[in-house]
Formats: sequence, C-alpha cells, structure tokens
Amino acid sequence: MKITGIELRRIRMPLVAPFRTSFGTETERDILLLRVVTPDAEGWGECVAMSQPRYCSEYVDGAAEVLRRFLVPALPAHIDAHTVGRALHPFKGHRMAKAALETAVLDAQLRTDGQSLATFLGAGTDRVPCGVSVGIMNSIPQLLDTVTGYLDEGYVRIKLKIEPGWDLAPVRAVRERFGDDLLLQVDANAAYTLADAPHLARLDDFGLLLIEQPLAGDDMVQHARLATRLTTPVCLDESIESAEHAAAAITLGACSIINVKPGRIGGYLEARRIHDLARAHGVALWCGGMLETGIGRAANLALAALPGFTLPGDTSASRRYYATDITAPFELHEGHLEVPTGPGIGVDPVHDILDEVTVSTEWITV
Ligand code: OSB
Ligand code: MG
Repeated sequence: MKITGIELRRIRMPLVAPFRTSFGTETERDILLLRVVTPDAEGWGECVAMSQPRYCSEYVDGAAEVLRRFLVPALPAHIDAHTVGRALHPFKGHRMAKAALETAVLDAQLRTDGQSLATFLGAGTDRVPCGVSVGIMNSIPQLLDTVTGYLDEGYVRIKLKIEPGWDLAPVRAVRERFGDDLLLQVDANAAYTLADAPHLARLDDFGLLLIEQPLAGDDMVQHARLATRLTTPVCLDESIESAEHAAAAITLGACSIINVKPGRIGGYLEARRIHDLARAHGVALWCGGMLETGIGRAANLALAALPGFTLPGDTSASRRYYATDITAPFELHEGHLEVPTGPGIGVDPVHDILDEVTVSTEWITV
C-alpha cells in the first residue's frame, strides 16, 4: 500500500460531565486524530494520549511532536499494517502515538480490502456487553444518583474510581443500595502503596469483580505481593505496556485480569498478542477506554468482541462522554453496543461536526 500523506488533526470535545480520577479532573478532551490517505482509501486513528502526562508519561502535544518529527518520516513508501511496528521499533516508548499511526494504516488497508477490523482481529460476537466508569464525586448521594442513572440506561457493570479517602465508603454505599448481584469493580489509577494492603483488604468484604491498578505502574513485584494479601482479584492497567509486560505480570502473579487498552500498548496487533497470551494462561481480559470519540470506540468494540474478552469493558455509549460525537452515536441496547461490521473500523466522522470541533490540522506528505 502506498501512503500519499497523513493529516494530524486536533479536536476539542467538551465532556458531558467532569470526570475525576485519582490523577486529575477532565472537563474536556483534547484529541489528536490521524488520517492516513492512500490512492484507494482513507484510514483513521485516534491517539488516546491526554493533555497532561498524569495517567502515563505520554501527552497529546508530545504525541503530535514525535509523530511529525520521527514516526511518520520513518514509514517506508510502501507499507502494510504489519510493517508499521517494525519501522517504528527503533524509537523507544511513545506507544500511544505509535498505536494511532498503526491503527490509521490498518484502517486504510482493511477499507481497501473490504474487511472489517472485527473480522481481521478474529471477533466471535456481533455485540458486546458494556460497563461504565464512574468518576470520583463530591458526595455519596451524588454518586448514588449517577450510578442509578447508568443502571437505568442498562449498563451491566459499574466501575468506581477510588483514591485514599474515597474508597470504602462509596463502595459500601453502592453495594448496599444496589445489592450483591451488581457487577462492581474499582480503579485506583495507582493511588496506593503496598503499605496500604491492610486497608485495601477491607474491600474484600464487598464482593468486587476486581481492583484495577492499585499501585504504581512500575510496581509489578509489589502488585504480586499485594495479590497474595487480597481475595479481590488484581487487574492491571497502567503497568501493562506490551505483551512482554503481560508475560512478566502473569509469571509473577501480579494480576489475574488485564485491562487491555490498545493505545497504551502500541496498537491492535499488540492487543491481539496479549489476547492470545492471556487466554492461553487463563487470565481474563476486558477492553478499557480513554474517553474516546466514536472513531476510537469503534475500533475498541472490534477488539472487545474477541473470545478472550470475558468481562464487560469500559466501552460505553457516546452519550456517556459527549453530547455530540464526531461519528454517528454509539447507543446502548440492553446493555450492549454493536460491533461495527463495515470495512476497517466501520465508521466515519461526520464532516460538519468534525470541522466544528477542529482546532488545527497539519498535512504531512509521505
Ligand atoms: O484508568 O481506565 C482508566 C479514562 C481515562 C484515563 C484512564 C482511565 C479512564 C477510565 C474511563 O476509566 C474509561 C472510558 O470510559 O473510556
Ligand atoms: Mg484504569
């Protein structure tokens, strides 16, 4: 496949409500979109890097810079999605930037071939059950109202963001209000240390599906120690940046569940490697999210349809994030989203809406 050029497009999308985690509060999403142009098709990739390096070391200005300065110029003139990773391999890190580029190339390739991303990855279902990630709130009543709203919409699993000072009480309140059958899990975004193990063990009483990333991203050994002290299963998010990290985590017993975010690990091809590895080891998977627009969501749904994704993901409906999505909105039906079936990621941006939220565009000839 010959690439004519690549557009870097920055968009600004206000969130329907502030989203607070242990690492910060988001009120809008500053997103970098990539559009790969070939003689036969266009492909889209959404970079999940956030505006500040608080979730991980990447941030959106840095991703744009590494793409224009190093990654895009390293692409050979003729390319397919499988060679992107090899061409970018000399450059360390920057997995979110690499993922966006590889995904855009893969999308263009699959659109040319007329194959959906879901079929390409090996999807086993045409719809996936959806959970929702609930931010840290100002009060318990506000939290209970928010969770009530999501359950009324049909979400099949609730994830509560936690941090020191907002952990036992919100979990207890949600459990008491909605009962033992509610699929409930928590995400600390690395807010604790191993010294908090006795405190975190108090969450064991609440029958949680999992605790996500309680300790720092590079604390793989401490996660393994913590896992022996909790009955709540440990799930890793920030710690897993590659299939090698997943292999190390599984070998160490640092987690029994992995949150797979294609952006964090460098793309959908690496996500499939982790899928195959984890499945072979009996480690459960679910598809995470990074507050994506419909472009990123479409691709995540294809991944979430793989057979190893046995737990509901953070693939929520468009309206949970944005009043107006840049694609046709993804809508929940009986707690599920449909996996797109069209070629590539299966969705296109609505051009008028895209133009309205665009802050800047930049064209790079390849
Ligand atoms: O840790 O999973 C996380 C959002 C941004 C950054 C990190 C995380 C999240 C979420 C929301 O939990 C996932 C989503 O609904 O997209
Ligand atoms: Mg997380």
